[in-house]
Amino acid sequence: MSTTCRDQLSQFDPEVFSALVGEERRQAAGIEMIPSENYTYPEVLACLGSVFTNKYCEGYPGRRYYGGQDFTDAIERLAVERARQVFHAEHANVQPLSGSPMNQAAYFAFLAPGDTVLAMDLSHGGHLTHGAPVSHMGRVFNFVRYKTEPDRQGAIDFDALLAMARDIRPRLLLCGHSSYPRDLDYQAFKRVADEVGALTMADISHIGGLVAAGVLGNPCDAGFDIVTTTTHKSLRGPRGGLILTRAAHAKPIDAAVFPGLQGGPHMNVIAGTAITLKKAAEPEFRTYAEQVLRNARILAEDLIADGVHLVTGGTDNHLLVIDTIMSFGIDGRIAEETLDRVGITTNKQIIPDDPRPPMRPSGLRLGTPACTTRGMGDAEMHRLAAWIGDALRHPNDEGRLTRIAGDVRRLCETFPVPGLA
Ligand code: DSN
Repeated sequence: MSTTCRDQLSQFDPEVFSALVGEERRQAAGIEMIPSENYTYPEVLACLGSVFTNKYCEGYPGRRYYGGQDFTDAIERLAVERARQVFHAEHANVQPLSGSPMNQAAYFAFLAPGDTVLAMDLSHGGHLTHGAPVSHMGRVFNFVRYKTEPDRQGAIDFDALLAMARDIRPRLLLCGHSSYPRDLDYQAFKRVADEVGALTMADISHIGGLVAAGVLGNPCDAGFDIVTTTTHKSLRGPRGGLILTRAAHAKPIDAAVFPGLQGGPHMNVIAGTAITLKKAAEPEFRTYAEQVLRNARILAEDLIADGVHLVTGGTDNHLLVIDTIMSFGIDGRIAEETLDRVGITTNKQIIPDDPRPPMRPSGLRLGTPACTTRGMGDAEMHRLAAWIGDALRHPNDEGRLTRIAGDVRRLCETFPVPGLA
C-alpha cells in the first residue's frame, strides 16, 4: 500500500489501521505453518490495492457488458494465456472469486441436480466443497466418498475404486485434497473414470504452485477434463481461483462462471494472478517449489525420529498431519493453541475416520509453503521440528513455552516477510 494511502487510512480510521498494523506484526513475528497460506508478492499487493478494483467487467475479453475495457481485457487475456502455458491447459477461466465458487461452477457446468460424484472422504483428506454434507453442494448432488489407506502410506486402492465406480456409475470422478499428505496417480484415476464413462476433475488448490513448477504430477498432462486450483496457496498469488479445461469444455465452463454463478470479476485480483503466473514460469519458482517439498520432508523425518505419529507415515507434498492424541495425548485444539503461544501458526485437523468432533479433533495440520517463501530452509526445519515436539510434549510448562517463543521470534527477525521488509 502506498505511503499516501496508509497515511489517509491511519487518519480516517485508526481502529482499522491498528488492526492492519497488528496483523503485519503478527505475520512478521511468527512462523506461518498453515499449509494453505502463503505470503504473496509485493507486485501482487500493489495490484490488489490498485484502481482495477473500481471497474466492472461482466463478460469476457472482447465481449463485456460495460464500456472502458481496454486495459481490463488486456489483463484478463494475459492471465488466461499465462495460466494455459504454466499448467499446459487448452483453456483457462481466471474469474472464479475463490475456491468454493470455482468448484461450484465446475460442477454446474457438467452436472444436473442429483447426479453422482465420486470424491475423496473429507476426513481422509478431501475438502468441504467436494460434497461434505454440511455444504450446499452436498445437498444438490449425490456425493459418494472413497477412502485412503492410512496404514499403507495413504495408498488409494484403485481396484476397489473401480468396483465402487462400476457400482454407482458416477457422472464425475473427483480427486484432490486439503489434508492428504501424499501425491496422486492421475493416470490411475483417469483409467477408472474411462472404464465407467465418467468425467475427471482434479482440485489441485493446495498443490497448484507445486504442479505449476513441475515438481508434482500435473492432471492436465494426464488428460483430465477439469482441473481447478486456488491461486493463493502454494502458487503464492492473490485470493482467487482458476478453472483449467480441455478446449471442448471451454463454453460450458465459461457460462457456468458467468453468468451462471458470478457477476463482475475482481480485476484487481486477476491482475495479481497474471503477475503470479509470470513468476511461476521463472526458474526461481521451481527452486522455491523444490525447497517447499524438501522442507516438508525434513520436518517429517525429524518429527518421526522424535517419536511423533504422522498420518500416512510421512509426506510426499507440502503438508503433514500429526496424530496429536497418539503422539502427545492432547487433542488438535490444544496442540494448535500451544503452538500459537510460541508463535507457530498451524490448524487443528480431523484425521481419517476421526472419532472426535471437528473442533476437538485428533490431529494437527502443518505445511511449508509460507515459511519457505521467507527463505527458511533445512537448518530452520530442524529447529522447528525440535520446537514443535518440545512444546507439544509440555503444553502446560509456561517457562518452556516462553523460551521457545523467544527463539521463534529471534529466528523470524532474520527472515523478512515479502512486502513488509
Ligand atoms: N481453507 C483451505 C485449507 O486450509 O485447506 C481450503 O479451503
